[in-house]
Amino acid sequence: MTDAELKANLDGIRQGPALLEAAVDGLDNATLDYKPSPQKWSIREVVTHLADVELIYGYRMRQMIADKNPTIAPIEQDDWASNLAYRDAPLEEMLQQFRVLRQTNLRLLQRLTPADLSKGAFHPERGRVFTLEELIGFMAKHHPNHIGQIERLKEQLKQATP
Ligand code: NI
Repeated sequence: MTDAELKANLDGIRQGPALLEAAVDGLDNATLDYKPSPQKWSIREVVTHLADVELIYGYRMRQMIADKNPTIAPIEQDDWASNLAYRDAPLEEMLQQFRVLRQTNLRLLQRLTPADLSKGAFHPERGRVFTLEELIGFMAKHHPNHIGQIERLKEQLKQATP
């Protein structure tokens, strides 16, 4: 990752909370809880997923930066959503969780040295070390994907209710 790419990724990561808050601004509960099918996530579940993944990113980057030979604990995101009752999560609290954790994660990422970027943790599902540089690339793409999903859910609900 070049310096310019790193800067672009960190800029993208920084914009996440404002973009997410704008995407859900003013939505009523019927919209937040709309599920196009039982297996699909509602907007509330997507926001809670983003808040929880930020916790995971935060823990993983701390392992990578600070620990010796760390190992990642993989998660099943659908099990987290159902077993942690994402459907009942308070939206404002989840938005705050995302914002605060992203701010503190970004503070760590902004002070990385080039040597830190190649640090990583063993990823059992990948069978290899997953680097901090790769994690940053994932973080930069993750919220835009889910904000796109939120926009599609809003559109689907509009079409389902004439
Ligand atoms: Ni995701």
